[in-house]
Amino acid sequence: MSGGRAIIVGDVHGCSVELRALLDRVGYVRGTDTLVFVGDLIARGPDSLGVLDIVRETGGIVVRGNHEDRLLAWRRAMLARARGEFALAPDLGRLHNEIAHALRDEDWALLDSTPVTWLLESNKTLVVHAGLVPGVPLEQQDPAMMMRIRSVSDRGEARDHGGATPWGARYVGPPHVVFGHAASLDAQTHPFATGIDTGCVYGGYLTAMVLHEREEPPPIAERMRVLVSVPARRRYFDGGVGVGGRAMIGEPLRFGHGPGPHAARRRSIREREVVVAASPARRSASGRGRG
Ligand SMILES: [Mn+2]
Repeated sequence: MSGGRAIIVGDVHGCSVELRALLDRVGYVRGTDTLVFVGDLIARGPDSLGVLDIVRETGGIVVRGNHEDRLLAWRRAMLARARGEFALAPDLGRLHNEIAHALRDEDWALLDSTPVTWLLESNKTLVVHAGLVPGVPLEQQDPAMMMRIRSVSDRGEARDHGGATPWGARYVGPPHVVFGHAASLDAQTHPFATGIDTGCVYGGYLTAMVLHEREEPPPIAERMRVLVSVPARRRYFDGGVGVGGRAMIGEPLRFGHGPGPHAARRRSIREREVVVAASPARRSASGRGRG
């Protein structure tokens, strides 16, 4: 890995076309660069299996997301039942049920191998799907919460829904934490944390943080320098809109709008790429899920 960069990719959610475009944009080189995914590779988008194929093809490291975790819990229960044991299985719902039955043995092996965190030592950066509870040592963090936290209450209690205070705003590091899970059109930037789920599957962007060897994420004012985004070809899933702040931190995601530090970059991306206009935001009966 000597001389290579660290490339950390936000929530892909089955958006294989955008993932290929992003890897092309950053010029990922297998064997030189280190590629890490923040998890939630699958579900909601059009091509979960294609995304898993790309992950294998690229040799990327995957940190476990709540969607992977839910499927793995179901799988464990099914295997236990097959052995004649009693086991409670999570209710997968239609979307996850389809995926669970489509996954191949190599997909399950990949999901099963995912760690909850990944430390990029050279960059002094920790990758985790959702985040950390501020003030709690890493070894005492609850893995389930590390895949689900969005905010903290005034008393510092972890919340798995959007609240007044994103957990990253209270986190003082070190290390710097790069995370996904809480979609917003612009990256979430905090002094010691960067959220890079820019809502690709909801018609936003797929974002990567790209760090050179031994480079640490720069201060907030320069953070955008290390972020690279490609636009979604379209809105694939409506869950990011109108879910009462459960899936989102900050403003509801409205494709192609919204001020913020990403705005200038977005315009330049749009000038270079053909973007198919997103379908109008609609409320979706199935759009009540989280993350
Ligand atoms: Mn998630």
